[in-house]
Amino acid sequence: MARYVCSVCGYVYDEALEGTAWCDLPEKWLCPVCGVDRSYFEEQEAPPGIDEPHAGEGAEAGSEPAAAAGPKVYVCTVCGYAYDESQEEAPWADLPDTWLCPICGVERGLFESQGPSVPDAAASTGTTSRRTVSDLMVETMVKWGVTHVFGMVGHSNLGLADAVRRCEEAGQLKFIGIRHEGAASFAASAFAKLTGRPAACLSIAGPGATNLLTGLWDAKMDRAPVLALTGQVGTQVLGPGAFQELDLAAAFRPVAAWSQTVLPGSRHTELMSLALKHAIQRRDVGHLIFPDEVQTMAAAEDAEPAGPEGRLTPMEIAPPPASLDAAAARLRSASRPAVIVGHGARYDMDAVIALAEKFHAPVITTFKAKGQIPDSHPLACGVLGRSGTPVSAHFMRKADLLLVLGASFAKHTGIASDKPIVQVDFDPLALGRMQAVEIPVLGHIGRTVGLLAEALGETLSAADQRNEIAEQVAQWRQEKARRAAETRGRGISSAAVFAAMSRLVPEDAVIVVDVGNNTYSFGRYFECRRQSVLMSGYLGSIGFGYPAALGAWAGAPERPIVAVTGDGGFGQYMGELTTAVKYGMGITHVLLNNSELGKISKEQRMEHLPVWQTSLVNPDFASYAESCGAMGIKVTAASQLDEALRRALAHPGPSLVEVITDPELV
Ligand SMILES: Cc1ncc(C[n+]2csc(CCOP(=O)(O)OP(=O)(O)O)c2C)c(N)n1
Ligand SMILES: [Mg+2]
Repeated sequence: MARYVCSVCGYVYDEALEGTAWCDLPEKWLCPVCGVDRSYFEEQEAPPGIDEPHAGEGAEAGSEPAAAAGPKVYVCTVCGYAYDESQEEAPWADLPDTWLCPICGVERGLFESQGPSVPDAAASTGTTSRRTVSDLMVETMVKWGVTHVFGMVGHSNLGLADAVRRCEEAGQLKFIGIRHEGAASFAASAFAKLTGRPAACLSIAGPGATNLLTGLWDAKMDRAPVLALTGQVGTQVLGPGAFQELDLAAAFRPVAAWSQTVLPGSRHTELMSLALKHAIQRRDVGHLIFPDEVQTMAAAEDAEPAGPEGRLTPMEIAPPPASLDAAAARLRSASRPAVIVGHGARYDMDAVIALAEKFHAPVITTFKAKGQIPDSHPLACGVLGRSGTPVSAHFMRKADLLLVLGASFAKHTGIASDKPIVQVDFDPLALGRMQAVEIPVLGHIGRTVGLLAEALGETLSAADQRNEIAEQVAQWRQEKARRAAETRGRGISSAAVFAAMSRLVPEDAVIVVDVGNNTYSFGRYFECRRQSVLMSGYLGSIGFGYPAALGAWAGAPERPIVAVTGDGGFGQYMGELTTAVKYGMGITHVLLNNSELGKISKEQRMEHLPVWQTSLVNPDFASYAESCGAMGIKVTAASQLDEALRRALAHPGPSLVEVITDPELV
């Protein structure tokens, strides 16, 4: 088989592809491109691995001189799949006759040549590095301390995902493939809430990216550092409205503190560095958009991944001296101060408790700060507000000064607005937001509280409130025991569930909760020892609990992880139980099944509305867990709770304890 090249236009007649031998062509045959006769053609030996277009592609083929016969792209006329010789191991001509389109299964004859391969960045910039733009950026991400990526691999992020794979294989990163991208962003948010370190979530363009949004809003509103990495359609088709194309920069603008599209000529390490700098120092969302073809472009040969050295500042800022003096003077003269701690104080609790101990003042937590002081501490009063205890309400009411540390004044938080307040926060916008405070103090909580303790000296006017706290707590424990024993024959009371959990959940556990009456009851009844509690605080999204447990497991694999949800909340992310099974995550899930959106029924009743559309048709959750490969236990009587929890907590993989609860006994 020979090839004959037109010496005028370069068109190649390849006997192997045409099926008719050159000598059998009729005398009057003319070059299909430039129209010259056969005498202008010269025989050419086909170079190994190079093929020429099929007949019928004359115009395109003819436009290429034979000498420029480099790698080409062959496109399936049925599904559009492109076989790019420059990316594949075998040239088109060497593919066996039995070769079929890997997408739609048609044979080679239905492919057309689309011309030469588009040179990649290495070729166009004259560099030869084999490290891709994605490699460079993912390696930069690792240097900035990202250890976990939650996400779903798909068409428009394959190049980026492949770079993640390479880092994972090098032991620098762990990828957790979830079943819904909403779980990826919730998991990343929970990881960040627990560790203070950023995690990443990864999606394709279009629907994968929009699925990330809820979890990203959760991270933003609770000030957790998260990096969102979204694929995008190729730049060539960006704009006119390609499949799965949507304006990701616009869609993510409100949620991301910083968002950029990665382009071939971008400063790639700088983009990744800035996304993470915004995430870490603003405790917010950084976002990068990766158009398809940019992901696999070669990075510049001399490019090196960048790290955070010299790019981050310590945040332990002391308050202005005047604010500190005013706060100290006010605290010194208080006779019944109460300390209210929020989630913002979670890393500074040793200093906060030391200050409260100076006054023997009650320590009340917001719901989001639950567990930041052990309930066994002589100054601990439990949670404030809707999911709170009568103890905390009592001491707030009686206080003559509130010292509010890293908390907000949202209605759900429940901080009294008619009390004099000294407020400390690292964010000037959080100070006096929603209501005026007497003394706003801008500063890092731990640092400020330490300085306050020094400034106060020993001359305090405060009464010792410890005995009163002990009395109030004892009364509340009696009431909790009464509620735990309550029954109407229609399910177990929530107080009994959380009494059992208080007895059995290990003290180093991370407890992730959802939203709903189950969660309010947890706030009210569960007694924390050293456990950490994670929730969707400001966004208050049902569905958070289970995917967040995946993130908590990744953030603290050595700690027991317990998820608490209702049947409504878990219904949104039930599929993620298979993720927990896949990765062998030791997550104990306590599911309060009351067969309804219990909190909503209650709200409808409170608004004097008929209870409407809140009943739920549920699967048998314990059997569902078993069918996923997890342990499933159903509990229908309070007497079974301890044994069920013990077994579930001892199980090395994921377990689900389905507790049939009474929607009224919350
Ligand atoms: C994403 C989202 N959708 C809806 C709501 C409103 N909502 C709050 S609690 C709740 C019901 C939760 O039901 P379930 O998980 O069964 O908890 P229960 O109140 O019964 O304990 C709903 C629908 C929400 N907070 N978040
Ligand atoms: Mg329910």
